[in-house]
Amino acid sequence: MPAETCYGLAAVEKDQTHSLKALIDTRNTKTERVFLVGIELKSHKSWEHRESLEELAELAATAGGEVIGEGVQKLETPNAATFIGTGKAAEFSKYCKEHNVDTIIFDDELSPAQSRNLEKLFNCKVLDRTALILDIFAQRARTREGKLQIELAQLQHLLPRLTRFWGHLSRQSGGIGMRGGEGESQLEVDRRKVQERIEKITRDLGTVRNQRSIQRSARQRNNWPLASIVGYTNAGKSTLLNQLTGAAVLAENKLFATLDPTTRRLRLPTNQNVLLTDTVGFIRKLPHGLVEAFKATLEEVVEADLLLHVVDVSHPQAEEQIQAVEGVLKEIGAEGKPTLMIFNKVDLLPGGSDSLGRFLERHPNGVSISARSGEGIPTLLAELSTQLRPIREFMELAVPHEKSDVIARLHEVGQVIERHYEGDMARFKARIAPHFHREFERFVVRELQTA
Ligand SMILES: Nc1nc2c(ncn2[C@@H]2O[C@H](COP(=O)(O)OP(=O)(O)OP(=O)(O)O)[C@@H](O)[C@H]2O)c(=O)[nH]1
Ligand SMILES: [Mg+2]
Repeated sequence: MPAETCYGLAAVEKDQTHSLKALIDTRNTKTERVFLVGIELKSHKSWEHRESLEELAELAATAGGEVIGEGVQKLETPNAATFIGTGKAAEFSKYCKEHNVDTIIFDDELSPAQSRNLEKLFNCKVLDRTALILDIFAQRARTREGKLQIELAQLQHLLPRLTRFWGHLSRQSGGIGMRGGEGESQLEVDRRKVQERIEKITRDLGTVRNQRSIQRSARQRNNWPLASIVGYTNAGKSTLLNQLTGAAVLAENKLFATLDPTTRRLRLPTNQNVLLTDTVGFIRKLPHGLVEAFKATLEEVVEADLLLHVVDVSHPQAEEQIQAVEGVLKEIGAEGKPTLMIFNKVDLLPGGSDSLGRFLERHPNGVSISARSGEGIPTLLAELSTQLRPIREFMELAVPHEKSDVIARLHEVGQVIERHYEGDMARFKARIAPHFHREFERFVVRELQTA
């Protein structure tokens, strides 16, 4: 049952600068006055809801909202019909009316029924964390694929909730949660039209992805190992890519500055080439639909030979952020990949801080750097060279004589230790780097003990 409420206006002041920036950034839509609602579940640690709500405030500001206040309710379990208790909702609603709030944002995903009931109760637009993140993504998407993906995720989130928007459409133009894709006109069409649009996007995405996979196979022909930069949003991933490769990816003190992947070649001190990809950042409670929609973009992560997990060690919740990133990696099927932990922003750590020591203790191969100043970059490059050193595996192959191109290629990329001829077959014992294995797969007779 309801036990405690607080209107965190201190957080609002802290966000003034954010709001101002957001005001400038907002694309020709009015900045909305938002009220945030979180719940404190008895089963969770007491700080969890606080931090999650602070992050929600940052997200709201990023989307162009001005946070007017926030309310928290302690609960055993969320209410099936209205998420928070109806009494509490009425109390918040009164506050919102008095303060001219036009959008309520819940920190957790609401069911379609909860959204509808809450809109009636509050008599204004009610969004959840998912819709807010989707809105930010819609503002950020630049490539055709990114835009299609985000529109698909938005429509899928919207479809079961469509009815609640009817009333708003006549009064409102744009605003948080209603941007992106085809805009408001999209929301005016009926369910069937939305479904048709979903089908069309799915088809278009198929075409775009085909083109991408053509590009990818061109890349694979180079046989360069692929390292993917992953990490919590704002950890410094793009800054690191820029620092290492001289790329010019936008790096900003904003959540989800990067959406579309960028890949650059990096030549290591050992002269080995590696492809580095920077992509979308992760966040707690990342909407499942969004993870689904971005799976294709995140293929670089799934296919990578090595993950570079960038952590902002100066962030008070660095540990929880690491866990959130690991959770998303699991969800996209990139769990258990070889990972190099990179502890970034060491320049921001106060002297004598022992948090870095604790991280390095737990991840002995981890490297501490400042992507901004360049501190620690030589150590990082050395570690990368070690981790990506081609391990040549020893195997026996049988290649028909007429496949002279295969035999030539084997001599070119492998190290042939032994060779003899048997009928129309040439037999080899050779060491071959793992990323060439696929080329010779058909001819491998057996794996030999690595000497
Ligand atoms: N002081 C300091 N700031 C850093 C460092 N690395 C990155 N930053 C800052 O942190 C902010 C976020 O950096 P980005 O590189 O955009 O972070 P990102 O991980 O790509 O973020 P998203 O794309 O939003 O997920 C920017 O303001 C950077 O200038 C660092 O080593 N030290
Ligand atoms: Mg980035």
